[in-house]
Amino acid sequence: DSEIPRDHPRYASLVTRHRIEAGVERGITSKQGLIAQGRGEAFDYLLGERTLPSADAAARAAAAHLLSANRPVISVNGNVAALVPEETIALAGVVGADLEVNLFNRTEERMEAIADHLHAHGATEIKGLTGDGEIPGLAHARGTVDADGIESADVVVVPLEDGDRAEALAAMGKTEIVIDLNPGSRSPRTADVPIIDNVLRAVPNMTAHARELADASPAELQAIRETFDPEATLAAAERAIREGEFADEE
Ligand code: PTJ
Repeated sequence: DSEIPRDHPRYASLVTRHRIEAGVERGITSKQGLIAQGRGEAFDYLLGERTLPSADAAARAAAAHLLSANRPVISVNGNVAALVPEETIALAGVVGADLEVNLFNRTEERMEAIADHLHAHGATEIKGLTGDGEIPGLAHARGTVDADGIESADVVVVPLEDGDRAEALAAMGKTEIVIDLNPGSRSPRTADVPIIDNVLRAVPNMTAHARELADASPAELQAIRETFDPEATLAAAERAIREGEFADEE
């Protein structure tokens, strides 16, 4: 990251590309992860490369869900591991969640490379390598999870999730928090809490909200969860895209 001048107008975007490329070179990110990144970047540009007020409210609702959960799990794929390893570990620490490596294109090599990468960034326990559980209704590799991880979680964070798996997790009755820059994508549309924002901004923002809500009462957390409106969040993001980069939300 250090080779890119900080005052470059597209600094954040260049840093992101560099991290994803390095992720592919290290065997962490899949080649499809490059394509996913390109798609995400286009939506981020349309959203003005900022956290909308509606996305900030979603991050707060997500923090309230995670703090209220009995068994929260944060799912980590090849893009998340390359882009926000330390930030994801920090979020897990603040809300008391487990981290589980869970891949759309599962290979043992990439599972291990990602677990090693997270350990190198300070994570202690990483789930996902056991693979003794399943998400019903998905083909074997895509549905493989840990029995004491995602399979038995009550609240799951699935950043950049594919639509079929988002629906299958919802069918298991889990509370789903999805981070995705495309408000039209099936996974945020399936989520209880869709966060339409870049993982680079959304993950640290969730951590900040969780820190701020650390002493909130169960009743306060419940009120934040219940007043959150997923449809309104998706609509606000779509409006921001339609009305242009500098449009204000009402
Ligand atoms: O590492 P694996 O094998 O688990 O694979 C991960 C990817 C992301 C390749 C896989 O899940 C996939 O193919 O995803 P899709 O179907 O391409 O969807 C990715 C979604 O994430 C798209 O809707 C993008 O707009 C969005 N996206 C991409 N980059 C970001 C993002 N959302 C938030 N922040 C980003 N940086």
